[in-house]
Amino acid sequence: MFFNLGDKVLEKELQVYVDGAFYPKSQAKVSVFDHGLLYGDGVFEGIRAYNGSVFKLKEHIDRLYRSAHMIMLEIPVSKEEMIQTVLETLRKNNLKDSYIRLVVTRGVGDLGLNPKKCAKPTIIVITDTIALHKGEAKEKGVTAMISWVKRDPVDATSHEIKSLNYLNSILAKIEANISGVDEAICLDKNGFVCEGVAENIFIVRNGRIFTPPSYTGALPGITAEEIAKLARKLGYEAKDKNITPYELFNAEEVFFTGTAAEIVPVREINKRTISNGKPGPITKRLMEEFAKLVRDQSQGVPIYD
Ligand code: PXG
Repeated sequence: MFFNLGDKVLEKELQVYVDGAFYPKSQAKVSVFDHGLLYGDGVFEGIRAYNGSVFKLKEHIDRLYRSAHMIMLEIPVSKEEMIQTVLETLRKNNLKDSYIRLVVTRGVGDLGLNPKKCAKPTIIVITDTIALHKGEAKEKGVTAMISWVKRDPVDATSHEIKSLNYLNSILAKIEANISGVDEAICLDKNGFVCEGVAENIFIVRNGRIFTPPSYTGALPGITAEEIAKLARKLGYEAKDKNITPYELFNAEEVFFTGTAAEIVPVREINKRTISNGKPGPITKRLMEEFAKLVRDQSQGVPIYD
């Protein structure tokens, strides 16, 4: 946002919510003793607002509280208060389209990892913009590789919890970076396809749509759920199924879904071209319909009355 003062244009800093107060971006800070930083002990959500409405805000807040419940982190405000804080932060920044990062850490403790020492969780709301995949990626599709990094199993630090521990995904992303491909795909410990680093994955096989079940350790994606619902509404069959690497390489279509990514077609995996190397008809149809859905005000919570 810019303020025009004569011939001087000053950028107004983004306001960030930290524990009950707003700070300009350059001054929004947490303690170096915060266990979110020291141990990755905390949970988060990545949410998007489209055209003045926060898409699936209630669903994201519910998932945040489920993640917190799993790690026994008691969020000191109600879900309704959390929703209001998100909306207030967006209003403070005059935003209609935004990427929202909601973070709740274990809070400030000492140098031991024991969460008992942390008296009060830290709550942070950042409202900004995000562009993970450029328009070209959406039109042409991205390249990907199956990484050697296996998704953590459900009896470990599973990605079912949207926690501040993203090293599993970061390791896979590093492999993609150094291999010169756009994205990484993680398998579960049994060798079935699990998910991307911050996206769920779908394949089309014999005209039917499949995504891995949650017991592979994938995050139960809010976008993925909406896409499956949308697909069924359009008359496609959409089901959870264990997907082998063979089925992935030989799929008619492959695409990623996520809050940041929305829907991104995959055109090549480990140098194998997916079908004819172009985004398939079902992927394209879902992209069109999803673009309408996110702008449907009834699918979200309005920021401004
Ligand atoms: N799997 C994982 C591991 C994720 O982190 C998804 C799937 C897709 O879930 P949703 O509910 O968004 O459809 C995610 C989402 C970021 C960022 O800043 C990460 C996510 C979402 C938004 C932003 O890196 N991860």
